[in-house]
Amino acid sequence: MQILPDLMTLENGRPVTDAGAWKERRAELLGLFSEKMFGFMPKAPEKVIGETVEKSKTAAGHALTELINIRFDTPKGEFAFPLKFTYPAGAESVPTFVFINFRPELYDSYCPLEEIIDSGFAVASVFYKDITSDDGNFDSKLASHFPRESGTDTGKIGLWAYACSRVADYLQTRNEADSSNLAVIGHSRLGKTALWCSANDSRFRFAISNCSGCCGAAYEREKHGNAETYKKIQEVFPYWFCKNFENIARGNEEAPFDQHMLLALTAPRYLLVGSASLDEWADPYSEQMACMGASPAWKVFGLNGFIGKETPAAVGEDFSKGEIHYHNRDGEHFLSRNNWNQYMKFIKSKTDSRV
Ligand code: GTR
Repeated sequence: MQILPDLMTLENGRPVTDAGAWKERRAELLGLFSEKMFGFMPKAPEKVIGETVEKSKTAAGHALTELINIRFDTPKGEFAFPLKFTYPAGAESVPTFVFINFRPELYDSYCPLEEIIDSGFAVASVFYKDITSDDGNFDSKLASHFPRESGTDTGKIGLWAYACSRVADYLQTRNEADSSNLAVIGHSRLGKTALWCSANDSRFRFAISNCSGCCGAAYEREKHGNAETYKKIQEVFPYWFCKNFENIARGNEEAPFDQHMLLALTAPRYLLVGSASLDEWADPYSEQMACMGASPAWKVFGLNGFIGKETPAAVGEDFSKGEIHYHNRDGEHFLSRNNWNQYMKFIKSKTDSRV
């Protein structure tokens, strides 16, 4: 393992030994990831409006789905996007997933809707391309409101994360959703998005990174096998990040952070990291180690963070005793039922009297 930048030392050299100092360190780290990786998150709008356009029964009649038009102002005028909000019929204040999805469909290979509903959760699902396209185009949708011009303007991951926060804004107005038990969840590039969203928005009590890998939960300075690196990711997907990230990815500047610091930005809330045993590109063991490396941020709150072993998790093994849940699902890069079940079990253990 290469030497990592120190999570628990302030830029002025002072060690972080209590929650007050962590607040300062957190602000420094959020600033560094904003400036040099994802770009600064645009300011939240003053008001978010949701208009229900359609309402229908789903999940064997156990649930209602509303198609909602979410609207808000930006400095360049109004932006609107569709949200699909599905909740158990008669739900009052249930834990809710804000799910940033690859596809618009509700019954999706990455979203076992019926099981989620029948487990007592609601799902507020956003199709990521309704926010902005997954390419270098900054001329349409939300990207045209926040174009990527300066080195620190947000990339696409930041825009998807921004939309998840607007969903959280809206959910505060819905009795069906328990706004004190919101979880932001995404897979892969959208797992990176979930982590970045939670780093910026502490209203999410749970942040769920599924196979997020490079620039997500996996260390950059500790790679195994054919894992993706900053260099490789930036060459193919420069637009996910701010322009400044190029300096780091190309080796012209040393990163003042590593990914355990991104994970730590969720402390002292709950962090759930799921890997897949065959997902070499995302690097499961590196994700597990980064969970361990992030844990000191929980410890200053008298908590534990990750409680688990230092050697690689066995296939199928999970660690759920601390505030950081980690599991190594059997199989490939995917957001599976098994993953959802792990996440729901962990969340239920924290919200049990409400579910
Ligand atoms: C890959 C990319 C990964 C991951 C993945 C995905 O091609 O290199 O970082 O984000 O896409 O989002 O499916």
